[in-house]
Amino acid sequence: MKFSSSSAQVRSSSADQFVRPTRPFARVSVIIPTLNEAANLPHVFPRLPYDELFEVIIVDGHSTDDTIAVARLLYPGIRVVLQDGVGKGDALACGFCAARGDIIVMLDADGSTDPAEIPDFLDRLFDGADFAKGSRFATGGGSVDITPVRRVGNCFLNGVVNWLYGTSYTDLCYGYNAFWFDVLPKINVNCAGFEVETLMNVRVAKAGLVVSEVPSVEQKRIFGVSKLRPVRDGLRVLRTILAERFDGRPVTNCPKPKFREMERAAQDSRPLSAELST
Ligand SMILES: Nc1nc2c(ncn2[C@@H]2O[C@H](COP(=O)(O)OP(=O)(O)OP(=O)(O)O)[C@@H](O)[C@H]2O)c(=O)[nH]1
Ligand SMILES: [Mg+2]
Repeated sequence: MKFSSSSAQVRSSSADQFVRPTRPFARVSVIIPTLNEAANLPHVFPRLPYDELFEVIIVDGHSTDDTIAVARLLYPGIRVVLQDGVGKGDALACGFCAARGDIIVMLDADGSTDPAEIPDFLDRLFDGADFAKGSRFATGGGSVDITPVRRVGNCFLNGVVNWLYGTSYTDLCYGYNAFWFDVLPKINVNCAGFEVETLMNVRVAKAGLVVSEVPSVEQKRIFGVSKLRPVRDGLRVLRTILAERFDGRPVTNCPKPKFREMERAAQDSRPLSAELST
């Protein structure tokens, strides 16, 4: 686990004055939205590359299982944020507000996105990208989870985005991305649901940011059920694509989401990897 060094500390609280640190000094925040994922977390946390990370934050959406307790057991140093609102988009917005890192990585808690791929995303950011965008359909990527209906829907919506925004994305609705802290004001997430990845991708395009697609292999959700409803959420995605393209409102000045952070459970913030090796 990486700790901040005051001499190497080049981050300013303002994104305007932010200077991107070099790799040894960059602080990486991992944001994981969780809703009843207790059974999946033991398959996710051991795969986090703790040596590269500054903090891990779960943003919980009122789970009724032991998600928070399990997360704390697996990694006592975890930060736990409770969203006031509902939806994955709202959860990510809360996590982005709470993050203190220079780089933010977002991934899912259900075992479908592999935390061991995080270094691939970081490589792209240190090679000059503003936004490292996971893709299941770039060469080297794949999915054993996506259903035929979702594949067709994603392909169609992806095509609409490429046509309307002049992008060459290969995957639109995938929850695995990483980006520099100073990108946050340009994406300014202010949506509730599963349209969040689309909103981010189109705002990144509108801001003219440098995007690098990272091939990623999506595994099956291990336990539990998906919260995504393809038709309802597909329509929300389409509405987002059109609204962002034809509504000239700036993305700044969006209200901040409401959340609160729980106290740390333990003084011991050693990473799981250290605990396993002692
Ligand atoms: N905090 C919070 N997390 C959520 C919410 N809805 C979904 N999530 C989390 O967001 C991630 C993605 O949700 P999934 O239900 O797996 O959606 P999906 O990956 O599109 O669907 P599957 O591929 O079928 O699993 C998971 O980690 C969920 O626990 C919510 O309302 N609040
Ligand atoms: Mg999933």
